[in-house]
Amino acid sequence: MRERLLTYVSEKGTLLEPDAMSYLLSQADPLSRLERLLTSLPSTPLVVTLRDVIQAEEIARRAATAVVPPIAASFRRESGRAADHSPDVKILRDITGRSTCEGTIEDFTRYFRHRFRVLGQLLRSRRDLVGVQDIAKARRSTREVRFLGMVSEVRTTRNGHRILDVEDESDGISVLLPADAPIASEAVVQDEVLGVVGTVNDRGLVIASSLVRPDLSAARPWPEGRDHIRAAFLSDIHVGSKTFLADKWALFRDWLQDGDEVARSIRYVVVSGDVVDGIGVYPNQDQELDVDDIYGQYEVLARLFADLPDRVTVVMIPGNHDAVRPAEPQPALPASVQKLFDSNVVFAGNPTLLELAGVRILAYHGRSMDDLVSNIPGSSYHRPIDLMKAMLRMRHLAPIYGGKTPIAPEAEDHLIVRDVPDILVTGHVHSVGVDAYRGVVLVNASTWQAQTPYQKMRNIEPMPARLPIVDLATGEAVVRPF
Ligand code: D5M
Ligand code: FE
Ligand code: ZN
Repeated sequence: MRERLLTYVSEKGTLLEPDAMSYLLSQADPLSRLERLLTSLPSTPLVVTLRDVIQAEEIARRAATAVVPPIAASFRRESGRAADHSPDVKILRDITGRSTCEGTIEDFTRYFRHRFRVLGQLLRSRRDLVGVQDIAKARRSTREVRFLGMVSEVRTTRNGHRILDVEDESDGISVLLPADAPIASEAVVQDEVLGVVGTVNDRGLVIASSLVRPDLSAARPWPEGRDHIRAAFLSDIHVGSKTFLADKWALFRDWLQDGDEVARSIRYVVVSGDVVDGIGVYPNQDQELDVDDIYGQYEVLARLFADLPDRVTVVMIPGNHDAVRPAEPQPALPASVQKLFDSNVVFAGNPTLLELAGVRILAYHGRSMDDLVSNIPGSSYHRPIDLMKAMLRMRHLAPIYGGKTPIAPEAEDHLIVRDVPDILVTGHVHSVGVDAYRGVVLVNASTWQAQTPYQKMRNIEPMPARLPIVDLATGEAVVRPF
């Protein structure tokens, strides 16, 4: 076994610390443990230490057994009756019916120009960027300079300095984040648009003193004057998969139908994609399907939704397992699928900005988290909220182009967080979390699928059947497990 572990690590271009080796050898199935560990890390380390091994196992174990605090008495007491409210759903913005791109070079150029222009405008209103110059002009200055740029490359030098290549419409320049300065540890990802403050040295390199993100300004107040009706958030139902948790779903449905005052206060259900498992989404998927026909899968889902109480309106966007083009922004599911559902289901694209009873919700499946997690040091699939905060700081849902997230170069960049929502919701990582960032409520909406063999191999421990619920009167968020 020792030999097999050594061969495996050398194939992966890393080394195994002796302590880590002894620990692994003392455990059941050391090779698959090591495989899981390496695939769960954002990048392959030079040496795998005992600490890495124990930490990875600890994170996976904690995620699987995380306790959710019970719903507070005050949240219960303030419950309104959802049945007394007629539906108030507005789809404010999505790509449905508005896609124009053909993927030509001109499309790409136009797409990135639009991204740069819109995010540039947001950055120009930042006080710390007053007096921004074009890069072409800034490079000739001997004083402190401020400019905007889109990041074309991020690299680390042998001495631990980090270098960003950034471009505007006039020119490009390299920016050094000195290893000994706090900004060296700031996460920067490819294709994000940011502001740079620094001085140009005699070799034409900018030594940065700070980086400025478009970000959100100070916390905004919650929209006022509503009854305590609630929205509940689902994601990644994966109907049609053998691992869909039908028993947990039945508990959820029964609670919604006959449950307590919190259940009765739920007027809306927002679903953030991967509503079915799909067909041919990954190799050998057919072996894991219960329903191997795509319409059949949506029919089962339609029945599940038809079986929810009449007062509930469902808003649903697609994810990477659904029957629409995979490139983001994705349009709403096609008419051939929509016609299978009752009129209490509203279809929208991914992402979508929508309004429920006057509360603005930005719903996004969250595929880009696969790219963010491997580009933001210290981030993890188990903490999607951190990745969502990064999205808001960058004001972009999927900044990295050309990674795992396919992006269609539409005339406008629909993945920019242009209008600040009251709630940002994602799914995809099959985890759960609620938090807030500068007045925006953040929800990662769990999954209704148990761990799949693929996820087991990749050390992804899902947190299924947790229901985030947000009070539309106050923004207060809770999670109810089933
Ligand atoms: O994604 C389910 C989980 O699997 C989620 O945590 C992301 C992860 N996932 C999905 N595809 C990949 C790739 N290509 N690399 C790494 N991790 C991945 P779902 O969209 O439901 O299949
Ligand atoms: Fe999923
Ligand atoms: Zn997904």
